[in-house]
Amino acid sequence: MASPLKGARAKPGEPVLGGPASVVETACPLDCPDACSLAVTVQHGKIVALDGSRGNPVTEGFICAKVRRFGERVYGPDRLLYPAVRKGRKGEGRFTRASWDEALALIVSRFEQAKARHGGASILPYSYGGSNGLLTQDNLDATLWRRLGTSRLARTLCAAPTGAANQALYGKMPSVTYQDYPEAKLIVVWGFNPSVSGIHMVPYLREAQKRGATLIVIDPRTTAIARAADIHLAVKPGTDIAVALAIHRYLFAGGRADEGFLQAHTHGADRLRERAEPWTIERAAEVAQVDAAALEQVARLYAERSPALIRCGWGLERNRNGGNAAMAILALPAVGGKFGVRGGGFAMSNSASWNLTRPWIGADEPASRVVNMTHLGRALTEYDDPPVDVLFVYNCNPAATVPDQTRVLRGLAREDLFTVVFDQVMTDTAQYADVILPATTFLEGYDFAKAYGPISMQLARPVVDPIGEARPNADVFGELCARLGLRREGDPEGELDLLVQVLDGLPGTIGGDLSAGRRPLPACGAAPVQFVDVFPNTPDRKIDLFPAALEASAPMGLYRFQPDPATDRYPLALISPSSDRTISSTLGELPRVDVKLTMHPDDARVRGLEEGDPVRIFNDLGEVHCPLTVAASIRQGTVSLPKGLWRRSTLNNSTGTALAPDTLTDLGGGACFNDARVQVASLARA
Ligand SMILES: Nc1nc2c(c(=O)[nH]1)N[C@H]1C(S)=C(S)[C@@H](COP(=O)(O)OP(=O)(O)OC[C@H]3O[C@@H](n4cnc5c(=O)[nH]c(N)nc54)[C@H](O)[C@@H]3O)O[C@H]1N2
Ligand SMILES: Nc1nc2c(c(=O)[nH]1)N[C@H]1C(S)=C(S)[C@@H](COP(=O)(O)OP(=O)(O)OC[C@H]3O[C@@H](n4cnc5c(=O)[nH]c(N)nc54)[C@H](O)[C@@H]3O)O[C@H]1N2
Ligand SMILES: [Mo]
Repeated sequence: MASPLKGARAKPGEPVLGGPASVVETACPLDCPDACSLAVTVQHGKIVALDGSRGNPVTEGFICAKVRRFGERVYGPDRLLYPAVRKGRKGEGRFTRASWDEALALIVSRFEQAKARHGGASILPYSYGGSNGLLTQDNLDATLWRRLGTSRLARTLCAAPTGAANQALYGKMPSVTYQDYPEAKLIVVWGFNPSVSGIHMVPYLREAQKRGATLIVIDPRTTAIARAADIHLAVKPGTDIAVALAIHRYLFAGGRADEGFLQAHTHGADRLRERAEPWTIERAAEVAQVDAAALEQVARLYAERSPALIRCGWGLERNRNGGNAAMAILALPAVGGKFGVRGGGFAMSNSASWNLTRPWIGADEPASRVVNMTHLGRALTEYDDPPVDVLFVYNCNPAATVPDQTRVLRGLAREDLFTVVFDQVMTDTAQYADVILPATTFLEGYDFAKAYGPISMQLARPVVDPIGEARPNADVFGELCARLGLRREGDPEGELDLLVQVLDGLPGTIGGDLSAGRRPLPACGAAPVQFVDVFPNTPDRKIDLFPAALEASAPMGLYRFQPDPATDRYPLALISPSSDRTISSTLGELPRVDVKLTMHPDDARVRGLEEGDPVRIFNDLGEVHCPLTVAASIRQGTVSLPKGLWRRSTLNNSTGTALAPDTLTDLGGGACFNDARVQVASLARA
């Protein structure tokens, strides 16, 4: 079907096809820190334009180019319109239309069979970031899986190492929000790419610079924000721990540590100081391959300036040292004495600001097996106690987004595996399904859009009717509960009922405010000052700089550096950051132009490669074929492919995740996408 949005240049409220148009206010719940308020123009029951609204003052009426095109997904040729069951071989992508009743009956019978044969743990529910709202995950789905006693999923694809560090140090204390950035005199944007991953931060950074703030960016690539920075440290991927420990050492050894603050508000500073001791500026600069004088200047500026803010991103966590890097970075404001002033401290995910307890789940977690989602390939091909007999995928596209793609696909291709994929579009994962269920998008149902950069919560409401036979998650999981005899008195009946229960179950007056159309805030407020308005959510409200549990669980202990996994055969570090085309793999079905491997001119020259050459990127795990672009915006020794590619985006149906090992980060059991080490060669000469 041709997209009604293509070529449409309408501003919201401006009819494009003739006839009356109405504008519906809603909000974007996709996995992005910003959570924009939206104005969607609807005409003849169809979305004709999508733009920002002023409902959310932080997102200021402008939105990203991706969500502006979301209508192309809603009405696009990849949209799933009705349930279907497999008719070809596994992965062939041939399906026959089924009714909801047939599809759900089949799923229920396979759940019951698996449970009788190998127990509930042989069923693996698999979900992640596709839908970040309160109504689309962790409600009736959780109720169903808990009561059924399925395997539990450790959600580790993203934010597991930074989350573990933040939890251990600060109990996930809320952090500095965009509004307060202009108060800072020094801002370090560390492993974060706001021009793509959270665009509404950029004007606040500009305002801070206008008011005289110094901007430091730490990133292997010269991103747009790195170009605007006063100092850019183009570190080698995976070496942030060394850089951060060198700054700690500079503070401690130079008498610049805030001993009074450390005494009053922290534990374990001496142990941290010990571990930082070997990291002279020179040694860290050598390991990170940056200029020692520039690193020293960063340490000096951090010691001298206040308010000083560190924005810790996710780019630095996706490697073997990611957890300890996040620990060392997040510990800096404690040692430097940077808390207690507006604009000072750290900024990271604010997703824990609302103190949600999710009473609406209505079931306790069973003590069943935990499967780390990063190990999906292994789970499907190796686990036997019990094996995974049934896989139920929703809010996630693991064939495209999980490490070791080759093994994941081999697992999904198992003829004896029963796979359900519940999604909006025919994803790479859905191609491998036994049963496909069509899901609504956030423009066809309710949800709660919870920002995690700024602190805000908004209600997303239906803009158009569900497309085809698509149904919201709550309806489907509620019906599965009922069909399996797992419904309990008082359970919500479908989406609207769940909406009411969630509004009732939100802490304080948040639910009431939302239903009255007000903008609620959590107890910590919209822009809390750390150590004035908010304190660590640790038992004694102190910062634990050397948590014993993490020291015991990290492979080499806390604040230790694990060397680069490069070999002579695979010398290049492949990173796969966010692009401005997709949110993870969401919207990856739309045609795109940026699917190229970016390589530094020196690395291209020694390989005899030139701009536009088709190349093979390979290691022992897999191989990806795509065109090359040569640019000095990436550091030498590092290459980059966008994250979120669909298999069809490359020349050989294989994406960056095929080259990523399924090894786990030092803390938090997270995915090490950026530990992929590869070689690159011309495809023509292969
Ligand atoms: N447009 C868009 N926005 C998104 C997303 C998206 O896919 N597209 N995804 C959303 C999600 S799920 C997330 S988690 C966030 C991610 O948001 P970000 O924190 O921006 O995460 P990345 O894009 O992975 O990496 C950020 C930067 O880190 C750099 N980097 C890579 N390795 C290292 C390293 O070892 N050290 C340092 N210092 N830097 C490194 C990369 O070059 C990149 O510029 O964005 C969210 N917003
Ligand atoms: N190579 C590489 N890969 C990466 C990363 C990387 O750095 N490098 N980073 C990773 C990161 S940061 C993340 S967060 C993960 C994300 O990986 P995923 O969790 O797989 O997220 P998406 O790719 O966005 O896929 C989400 C799917 O959920 C579907 N969906 C959305 N809303 C709903 C709903 O309401 N109901 C149902 N049933 N389905 C819905 C969407 O259509 C989409 O297909 O990817 C990771 N993948
Ligand atoms: Mo993510």
